[in-house]
Amino acid sequence: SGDPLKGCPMKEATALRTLFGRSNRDWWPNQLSLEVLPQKGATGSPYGDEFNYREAFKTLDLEEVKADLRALMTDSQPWWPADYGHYGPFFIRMAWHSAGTYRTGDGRGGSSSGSQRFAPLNSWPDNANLDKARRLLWPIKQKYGAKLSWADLMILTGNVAIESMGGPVFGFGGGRVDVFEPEKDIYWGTEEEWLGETRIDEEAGRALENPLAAIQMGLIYVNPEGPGGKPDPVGSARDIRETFARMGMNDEEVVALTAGGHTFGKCHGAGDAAKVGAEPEGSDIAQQGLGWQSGHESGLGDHTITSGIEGAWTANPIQWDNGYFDNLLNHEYELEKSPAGAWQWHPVGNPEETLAPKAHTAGVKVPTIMTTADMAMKVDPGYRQISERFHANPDQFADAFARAWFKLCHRDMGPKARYLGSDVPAEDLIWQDPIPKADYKQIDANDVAVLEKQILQSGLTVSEMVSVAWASASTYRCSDHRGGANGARIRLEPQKNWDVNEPEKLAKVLAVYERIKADFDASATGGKKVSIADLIVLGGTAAVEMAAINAGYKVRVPFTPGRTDASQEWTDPVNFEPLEPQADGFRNYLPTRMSVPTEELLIDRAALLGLSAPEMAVLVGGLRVLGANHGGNQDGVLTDRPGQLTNDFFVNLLDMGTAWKVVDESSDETFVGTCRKTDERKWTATRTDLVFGSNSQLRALSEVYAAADAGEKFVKDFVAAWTKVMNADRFDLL
Ligand code: HEB
Repeated sequence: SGDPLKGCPMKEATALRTLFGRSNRDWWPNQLSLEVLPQKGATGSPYGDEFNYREAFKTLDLEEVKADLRALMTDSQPWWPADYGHYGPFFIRMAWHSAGTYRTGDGRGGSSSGSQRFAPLNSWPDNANLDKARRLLWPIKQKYGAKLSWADLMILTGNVAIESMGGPVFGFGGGRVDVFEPEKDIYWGTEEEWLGETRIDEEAGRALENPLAAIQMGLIYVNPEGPGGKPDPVGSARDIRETFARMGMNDEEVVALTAGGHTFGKCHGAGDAAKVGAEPEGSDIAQQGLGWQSGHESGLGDHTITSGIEGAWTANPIQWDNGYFDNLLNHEYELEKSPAGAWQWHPVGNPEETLAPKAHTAGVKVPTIMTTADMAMKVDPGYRQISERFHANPDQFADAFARAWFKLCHRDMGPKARYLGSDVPAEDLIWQDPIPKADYKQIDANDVAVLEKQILQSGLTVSEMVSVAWASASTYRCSDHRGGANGARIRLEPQKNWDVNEPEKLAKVLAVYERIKADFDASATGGKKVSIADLIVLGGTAAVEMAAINAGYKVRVPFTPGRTDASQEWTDPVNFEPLEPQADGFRNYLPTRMSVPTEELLIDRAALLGLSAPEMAVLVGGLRVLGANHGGNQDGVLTDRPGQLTNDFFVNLLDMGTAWKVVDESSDETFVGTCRKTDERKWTATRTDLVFGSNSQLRALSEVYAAADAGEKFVKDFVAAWTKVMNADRFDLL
């Protein structure tokens, strides 16, 4: 009662964050904007919408590229000379920072779009000097042009770098398509300062905000000097464990990656970091896209300042060996400050066998170091045990590193069907969510017609068929190409028990499909079988066609068979947890209110499904009248003829005869629509529904679909958008 704003929606509103956090414009107000120019095609790519990177990549001679890269490794350039005469370590860091932005929470980030070329990533403090690494690669990018994306080139370069220094490599899959503008849909956080506050603070009861996977703004993962810059290896272990878990990496993978990575190269902190100039996005036009120009002596070579930490980890920084664990485990370390004033650790007494060559001065040896994050591999009991095992078993270390590196770099590419090239490993890996190849003959068009009839006669309702098909297909996210209807993982743990999927209803519908499958498989000739995955989608197809006919429109909903059913054994429940929708505006599902406005969560899901605004609108309008709402709730079902594919949602939403107000003052989530004349209660709706009338751009779309001439267009557009979602994961057809 002491709080005058208690219960007031405005109070909550001030606590809301915006969906996508701080934008490039917030960071660099003077940044040149290209937004006034019309976008070229749907993709905005200068190669045009017709360009097919898969086909272009297939014409590439991968061995030739690798040979060029091997030669480049040791071709030191005077404008950015190679440490120890080898660019390998530098390129590994570039590749790791390209891949390392990936997070499982929403599948965004990662190496698959080449976004390290653009703000904010090109200017993150943690990516300091990687502008030079990419610039060194330009002659190779220029040589292969459209056949080799920057995204693929960066990862391939990391692989070649590891191999050329004797390190183990598991394989390479190409197929990453470059973007040509920053991805606007990625939330990197709201902090207004680079490396501002640390995001985890146990004393203040603060955990790392989802889906973020970095401890501070502008970092890939953790602060190398320790939490908040404090040289505390135990705290660093906690931060490392949390942030790497956000990328689906366990303790063994953490140790393998960190130790393997830091077997190579060095840290750069030769002098006063205040002498380093602006990051690329904020730097002078004459710098031509490079940043961090340093006024410390030559600014290059032995004078380089990057992280501010100074020194190599091992005695031979351009050779794969056991030197990291030899140093870390055979020696005591003590704290010191680098010439740039950063916390770091060095072996007590700097014994001869721990010394490394000075990177650019022949014949001189210098002490090696560990960062506070490296010390975590020694002091954390879990990491320590793994470090000791790897130290004693170099073959296990090599295998774990090669596999973890492959996972790191391919994690956001989706199923293996999307990988290209001769270096794709044959072995299936569970994090790829494998879907088996059919060992039977697929159904044909006649079978589809017969099965469709059987489904329609099975007693299932339009609502049941539509909602199960939607539940199955709409798990897809274009951020990391996971989820989707193929594999029918909706019948497996954990999806079959997700609240959003209404487990009881789902089980009932699946039992019907199982029965239809059993009958079909038993009676089909010529070794034909039908998958549950196909039946789920076919059920939705049949229901949409019937609902259109009931509304007076005869349409064909395209259906392409060929999906197969995945097994529980090849489905890691933990790995699937992040795909569980915590909200789904398409089904009016919101168990708990989030820290962003509910309508923004719809935009987020639509973005992950790869939908345009009109596609999103037409799907919401159609799904409401088809009865796809969670738990059969009536919010937004603005029709008195549910089950028919009509534009009633839009017509009734825009009807000025209806006035909307909140159901009760304590919540601005649910609204009631009453007749202006009679005050009679007509409808209820959520924020997700009403935003299609309140937001001016969405209202303009609603007007198109509510118009008297829109009935057929509405049906056609709905069918097209529906089919897009059902087929979003058909990489088997590529
Ligand atoms: Fe590292 C480097 C940190 C992980 C790989 N790194 C580095 C540095 C730092 C770090 C600080 C320095 C930079 C300069 O230049 O200055 N990391 C870190 C952390 C972490 C990591 C904190 C988490 C734990 N890494 C990692 C990984 C990898 C790596 C995972 C891979 C695998 N790094 C690396 C390399 C290098 C580095 C290779 C080197 C570079 C040169 O040499 O240039």
